[in-house]
Amino acid sequence: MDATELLVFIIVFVVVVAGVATTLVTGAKRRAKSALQRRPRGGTATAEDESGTVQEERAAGDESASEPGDTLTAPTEPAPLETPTEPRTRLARLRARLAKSNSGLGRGLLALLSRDTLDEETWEEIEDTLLLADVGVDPTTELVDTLRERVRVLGTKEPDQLRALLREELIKLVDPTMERELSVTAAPGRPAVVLVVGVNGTGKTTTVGKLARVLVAEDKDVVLGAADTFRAAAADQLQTWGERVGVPTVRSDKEGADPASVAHDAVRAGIDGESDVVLIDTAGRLQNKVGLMDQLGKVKRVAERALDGGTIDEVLLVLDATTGQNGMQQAKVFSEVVDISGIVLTKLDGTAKGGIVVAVQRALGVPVKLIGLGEGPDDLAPFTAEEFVDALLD
Ligand SMILES: Nc1nc2c(ncn2[C@@H]2O[C@H](COP(=O)(O)OP(=O)(O)OP(=O)(O)O)[C@@H](O)[C@H]2O)c(=O)[nH]1
Ligand SMILES: [Mg+2]
Repeated sequence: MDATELLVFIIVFVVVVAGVATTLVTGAKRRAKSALQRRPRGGTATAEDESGTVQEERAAGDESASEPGDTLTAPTEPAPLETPTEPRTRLARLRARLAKSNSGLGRGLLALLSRDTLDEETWEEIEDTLLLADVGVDPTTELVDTLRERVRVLGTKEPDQLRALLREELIKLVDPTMERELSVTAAPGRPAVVLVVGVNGTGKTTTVGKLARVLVAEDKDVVLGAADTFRAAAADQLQTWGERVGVPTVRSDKEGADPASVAHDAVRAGIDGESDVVLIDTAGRLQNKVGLMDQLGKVKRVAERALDGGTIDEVLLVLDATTGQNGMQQAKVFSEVVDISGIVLTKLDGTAKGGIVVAVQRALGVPVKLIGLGEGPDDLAPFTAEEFVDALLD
């Protein structure tokens, strides 16, 4: 081999080696990127196990100590994500549903007010109609007194005028001045945190799932926290809701794990992943008030520790509208345990007792912010006094 041949050989060798090296590096980068993409939105430092589940373990001191095994579970299936219904379509449909189950109240009142003679018996019937719809004794008495006075002064049987009068008084009763907007706007460096509480079976998990969809539709990054650790199935139920709209769920795989630590981890995951909102589902299956007080109080305290002096933005009490006075008693117990900032009234589709809106707001001094109108994923609506009353009078 002369010098020229040697030079050509060296050049060819260098080119081949460089080519192989480039191919290897590109492949490794692609693999790393695809592993990253499998992480959830808002996911934090993670280690992947064999099943492809993304896991995270944290340790923290004191009450907020995380239990090993708390998991940030990303949507595992790459199933196509659902797109929640556009708000206007959804709300029009829900308004119709509310009117269907509750218009008996409004129309009944209107028919009674339009009678030729408004005698004592008719006023009693008006009173009974309101009480049967769960409006509650005090609000009913107030409304009947006001109506008596105003109908007398108005001195007309004109249906449109009576309807306008009734509408005005019902809206006043529901109180249009209450602040019903959900606090779901992230502050710098931290997400908004919403804690959802209530007796078992009222619709907490369903509400968290529906709310996540609404927030995703508003382009918010959401993390769910499965702080109902009584049954593994509870976390599965929540995670399924999350997966449908591509939202990760922080959960523990251990049944009976400390719910406060899961709540804390969910908030942490929300902070680390720069999410907008963390929604925390809790258990309702608690035997007595002391146990409830201990557990919910701790969940709230420990979750707030992750916020460095910040507080939880919303504590939503979920109440089943079909449970009437019984539900009201439960609501009072919960409000003594945690500071409720808003009420979600579920199952209004299945009852004509919409008057419970008035009763529960009076009893707790807290506004109804959302209403559940069915089991479907888009069956959650914001509550406003005017729309509610219009649905009653439809
Ligand atoms: N018709 C109707 N059903 C609802 C509504 N909200 C929830 N549900 C149903 O109520 C049942 C209980 O709902 P969940 O969300 O599991 O209730 P939960 O409060 O989480 O119950 P626990 O986890 O056992 O405490 C389910 O069958 C829901 O589909 C609603 O607005 N309307
Ligand atoms: Mg639940």
